[in-house]
Amino acid sequence: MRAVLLGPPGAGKGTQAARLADRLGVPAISTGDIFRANVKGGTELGRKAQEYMSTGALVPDEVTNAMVRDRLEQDDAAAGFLLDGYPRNPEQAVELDTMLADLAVSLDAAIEITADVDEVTTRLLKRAQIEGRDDDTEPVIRKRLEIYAASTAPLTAYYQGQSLLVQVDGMGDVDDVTARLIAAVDGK
Ligand code: B4P
Repeated sequence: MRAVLLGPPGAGKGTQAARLADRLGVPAISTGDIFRANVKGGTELGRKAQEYMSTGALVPDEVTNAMVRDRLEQDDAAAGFLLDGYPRNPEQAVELDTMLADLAVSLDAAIEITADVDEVTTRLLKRAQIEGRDDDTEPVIRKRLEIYAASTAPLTAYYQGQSLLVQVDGMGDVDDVTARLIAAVDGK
Protein backbone atom coordinates (compact mmCIF):
# COMPACT_ATOMS: atom_id res chain seq x y z
CA MET A 1 0.00 0.00 0.00
CA ARG A 2 1.28 3.43 -0.95
CA ALA A 3 -0.78 6.21 0.55
CA VAL A 4 -0.71 9.84 1.65
CA LEU A 5 -2.45 11.09 4.78
CA LEU A 6 -4.08 14.53 4.50
CA GLY A 7 -5.97 16.71 6.97
CA PRO A 8 -5.73 19.98 8.90
CA PRO A 9 -3.19 20.46 11.70
CA GLY A 10 -4.55 18.62 14.73
CA ALA A 11 -6.82 16.29 12.73
CA GLY A 12 -4.86 13.32 14.05
CA LYS A 13 -2.48 12.59 11.16
CA GLY A 14 0.54 11.87 13.33
CA THR A 15 -1.57 10.06 15.91
CA GLN A 16 -3.20 7.78 13.36
CA ALA A 17 -0.27 7.36 10.94
CA ALA A 18 1.66 5.12 13.33
CA ARG A 19 -1.38 2.91 13.98
CA LEU A 20 -2.37 2.65 10.34
CA ALA A 21 1.17 2.03 9.11
CA ASP A 22 1.50 -0.76 11.65
CA ARG A 23 -1.69 -2.34 10.38
CA LEU A 24 -0.56 -1.99 6.74
CA GLY A 25 2.98 -3.22 7.44
CA VAL A 26 4.59 -0.15 5.84
CA PRO A 27 6.72 2.68 7.29
CA ALA A 28 4.97 5.89 8.40
CA ILE A 29 6.95 8.79 7.00
CA SER A 30 6.15 12.12 8.66
CA THR A 31 7.79 15.21 7.18
CA GLY A 32 6.99 17.09 10.41
CA ASP A 33 8.76 14.42 12.49
CA ILE A 34 11.80 14.42 10.20
CA PHE A 35 12.04 18.20 10.47
CA ARG A 36 11.65 18.11 14.28
CA ALA A 37 14.34 15.40 14.58
CA ASN A 38 16.68 17.61 12.55
CA VAL A 39 15.88 20.68 14.67
CA LYS A 40 16.66 18.65 17.79
CA GLY A 41 19.88 17.30 16.27
CA GLY A 42 21.00 20.82 15.31
CA THR A 43 21.58 19.90 11.64
CA GLU A 44 21.69 22.37 8.74
CA LEU A 45 18.28 21.08 7.56
CA GLY A 46 16.90 21.58 11.06
CA ARG A 47 18.21 25.13 11.21
CA LYS A 48 16.51 25.95 7.91
CA ALA A 49 13.23 24.22 8.82
CA GLN A 50 12.98 25.83 12.26
CA GLU A 51 12.77 29.34 10.80
CA TYR A 52 9.54 28.41 9.00
CA MET A 53 7.98 25.92 11.42
CA SER A 54 8.11 28.26 14.40
CA THR A 55 5.94 30.80 12.53
CA GLY A 56 3.52 28.18 11.16
CA ALA A 57 4.77 28.60 7.58
CA LEU A 58 5.51 25.70 5.26
CA VAL A 59 9.16 24.80 4.86
CA PRO A 60 10.18 25.71 1.25
CA ASP A 61 9.29 23.09 -1.35
CA GLU A 62 12.83 22.57 -2.61
CA VAL A 63 13.98 21.56 0.88
CA THR A 64 10.94 19.36 1.61
CA ASN A 65 10.79 17.68 -1.81
CA ALA A 66 14.47 16.70 -1.78
CA MET A 67 14.08 15.25 1.71
CA VAL A 68 11.03 13.17 0.72
CA ARG A 69 12.66 11.93 -2.50
CA ASP A 70 15.64 10.76 -0.51
CA ARG A 71 13.43 9.02 2.06
CA LEU A 72 11.26 7.24 -0.54
CA GLU A 73 14.39 5.83 -2.19
CA GLN A 74 15.34 3.97 0.99
CA ASP A 75 14.88 0.19 1.02
CA ASP A 76 12.15 0.07 3.66
CA ALA A 77 9.84 2.18 1.49
CA ALA A 78 10.18 -0.05 -1.56
CA ALA A 79 7.14 -2.22 -0.79
CA GLY A 80 4.93 0.61 0.46
CA PHE A 81 4.68 3.66 2.70
CA LEU A 82 2.28 5.99 4.44
CA LEU A 83 3.25 9.62 3.94
CA ASP A 84 2.04 11.80 6.83
CA GLY A 85 1.92 15.55 6.19
CA TYR A 86 3.23 15.43 2.61
CA PRO A 87 2.18 16.73 0.15
CA ARG A 88 1.09 20.04 1.70
CA ASN A 89 0.38 22.02 -1.49
CA PRO A 90 -0.37 21.30 -5.18
CA GLU A 91 3.28 21.81 -6.20
CA GLN A 92 4.40 19.11 -3.73
CA ALA A 93 1.63 16.81 -5.02
CA VAL A 94 2.86 17.18 -8.60
CA GLU A 95 6.43 16.60 -7.45
CA LEU A 96 5.35 13.46 -5.58
CA ASP A 97 3.73 12.14 -8.76
CA THR A 98 7.06 12.68 -10.55
CA MET A 99 9.02 10.93 -7.78
CA LEU A 100 6.70 7.93 -7.88
CA ALA A 101 6.83 7.77 -11.69
CA ASP A 102 10.64 7.75 -11.45
CA LEU A 103 10.35 4.80 -9.05
CA ALA A 104 7.81 3.15 -11.42
CA VAL A 105 5.13 2.97 -8.70
CA SER A 106 1.91 4.88 -7.98
CA LEU A 107 -0.36 5.82 -5.07
CA ASP A 108 -3.20 3.53 -3.97
CA ALA A 109 -5.01 6.09 -1.81
CA ALA A 110 -5.06 9.66 -0.51
CA ILE A 111 -6.68 9.45 2.92
CA GLU A 112 -8.06 12.69 4.31
CA ILE A 113 -8.87 12.92 8.02
CA THR A 114 -11.53 15.59 8.53
CA ALA A 115 -12.12 17.60 11.74
CA ASP A 116 -13.61 21.01 12.44
CA VAL A 117 -11.57 24.10 13.29
CA ASP A 118 -12.74 24.41 16.91
CA GLU A 119 -11.84 20.80 17.66
CA VAL A 120 -8.37 20.94 16.10
CA THR A 121 -7.60 24.23 17.87
CA THR A 122 -8.60 22.70 21.22
CA ARG A 123 -6.43 19.62 20.57
CA LEU A 124 -3.36 21.66 19.61
CA LEU A 125 -3.70 23.99 22.61
CA LYS A 126 -3.93 20.91 24.82
CA ARG A 127 -0.81 19.46 23.20
CA ALA A 128 0.96 22.78 23.85
CA GLN A 129 0.44 22.24 27.58
CA ILE A 130 1.85 18.71 27.37
CA GLU A 131 4.67 18.97 24.82
CA GLY A 132 5.40 22.70 24.64
CA ARG A 133 5.81 22.73 20.84
CA ASP A 134 6.55 26.30 19.80
CA ASP A 135 4.14 26.04 16.84
CA ASP A 136 1.18 25.15 19.09
CA THR A 137 0.57 28.70 20.37
CA GLU A 138 -2.73 30.37 19.48
CA PRO A 139 -1.41 32.84 16.84
CA VAL A 140 0.74 30.17 15.18
CA ILE A 141 -2.13 27.67 15.15
CA ARG A 142 -4.28 30.33 13.43
CA LYS A 143 -1.55 30.84 10.82
CA ARG A 144 -1.22 27.08 10.26
CA LEU A 145 -4.97 26.78 9.74
CA GLU A 146 -4.93 29.67 7.24
CA ILE A 147 -2.11 28.04 5.32
CA TYR A 148 -3.96 24.74 5.41
CA ALA A 149 -7.09 26.37 3.90
CA ALA A 150 -5.13 28.21 1.21
CA SER A 151 -2.48 25.65 0.27
CA THR A 152 -3.38 22.17 1.46
CA ALA A 153 -7.19 22.01 1.16
CA PRO A 154 -7.01 22.15 -2.68
CA LEU A 155 -5.38 18.70 -2.56
CA THR A 156 -8.81 17.20 -1.81
CA ALA A 157 -9.93 18.08 -5.33
CA TYR A 158 -6.55 17.08 -6.78
CA TYR A 159 -6.81 13.54 -5.44
CA GLN A 160 -10.53 13.32 -6.10
CA GLY A 161 -9.63 14.01 -9.73
CA GLN A 162 -7.28 11.02 -9.63
CA SER A 163 -10.02 8.84 -8.00
CA LEU A 164 -7.71 8.27 -5.01
CA LEU A 165 -9.53 10.26 -2.31
CA VAL A 166 -10.85 8.51 0.79
CA GLN A 167 -12.36 10.80 3.47
CA VAL A 168 -12.55 9.65 7.09
CA ASP A 169 -14.24 11.48 9.97
CA GLY A 170 -11.52 12.40 12.49
CA MET A 171 -13.89 13.60 15.23
CA GLY A 172 -14.37 11.59 18.40
CA ASP A 173 -12.37 8.94 20.19
CA VAL A 174 -8.87 8.08 18.84
CA ASP A 175 -9.69 4.34 18.70
CA ASP A 176 -12.93 5.01 16.82
CA VAL A 177 -11.04 7.09 14.24
CA THR A 178 -8.50 4.27 13.83
CA ALA A 179 -11.31 1.76 13.27
CA ARG A 180 -12.86 4.03 10.62
CA LEU A 181 -9.50 4.42 8.88
CA ILE A 182 -8.86 0.69 8.83
CA ALA A 183 -12.32 0.04 7.43
CA ALA A 184 -11.74 2.69 4.76
CA VAL A 185 -8.38 1.34 3.57
CA ASP A 186 -9.28 -2.34 3.80
CA GLY A 187 -11.24 -2.04 0.59
CA LYS A 188 -8.32 -0.41 -1.25
P1 B4P B 1 3.13 18.30 11.27
O1 B4P B 1 4.14 17.59 12.08
O2 B4P B 1 2.56 17.56 10.11
O3 B4P B 1 2.02 18.78 12.33
P2 B4P B 1 0.45 18.82 12.40
O4 B4P B 1 -0.16 19.21 11.10
O5 B4P B 1 0.12 19.65 13.59
O6 B4P B 1 -0.07 17.40 12.67
P3 B4P B 1 0.35 16.36 13.78
O7 B4P B 1 0.44 15.11 13.01
O8 B4P B 1 1.52 16.72 14.57
O9 B4P B 1 -0.81 16.40 14.85
P4 B4P B 1 -2.01 15.42 15.05
O10 B4P B 1 -3.01 15.95 14.09
O11 B4P B 1 -1.73 13.97 14.99
O12 B4P B 1 3.71 19.68 10.73
C1 B4P B 1 4.36 20.63 11.55
C2 B4P B 1 5.06 21.69 10.69
O13 B4P B 1 6.12 21.07 9.89
C3 B4P B 1 4.21 22.43 9.66
O14 B4P B 1 3.48 23.51 10.21
C4 B4P B 1 5.29 22.88 8.63
O15 B4P B 1 5.98 24.03 9.08
C5 B4P B 1 6.27 21.71 8.62
N1 B4P B 1 5.95 20.75 7.55
C6 B4P B 1 5.55 19.46 7.74
N2 B4P B 1 5.34 18.86 6.55
C7 B4P B 1 5.60 19.81 5.59
C8 B4P B 1 5.54 19.81 4.17
N3 B4P B 1 5.15 18.74 3.47
N4 B4P B 1 5.87 20.95 3.52
C9 B4P B 1 6.28 22.03 4.17
N5 B4P B 1 6.35 22.11 5.51
C10 B4P B 1 6.01 21.00 6.23
O16 B4P B 1 -2.43 15.63 16.58
C11 B4P B 1 -2.61 16.86 17.20
C12 B4P B 1 -3.01 16.66 18.66
O17 B4P B 1 -4.34 16.14 18.72
C13 B4P B 1 -2.16 15.67 19.44
O18 B4P B 1 -1.90 16.19 20.71
C14 B4P B 1 -3.02 14.42 19.55
O19 B4P B 1 -2.79 13.70 20.73
C15 B4P B 1 -4.41 14.99 19.55
N6 B4P B 1 -5.40 14.12 18.95
C16 B4P B 1 -5.27 13.40 17.80
N7 B4P B 1 -6.41 12.71 17.54
C17 B4P B 1 -7.29 13.03 18.55
C18 B4P B 1 -8.65 12.65 18.86
N8 B4P B 1 -9.35 11.81 18.06
N9 B4P B 1 -9.22 13.17 19.96
C19 B4P B 1 -8.55 14.03 20.77
N10 B4P B 1 -7.26 14.41 20.54
C20 B4P B 1 -6.64 13.92 19.45
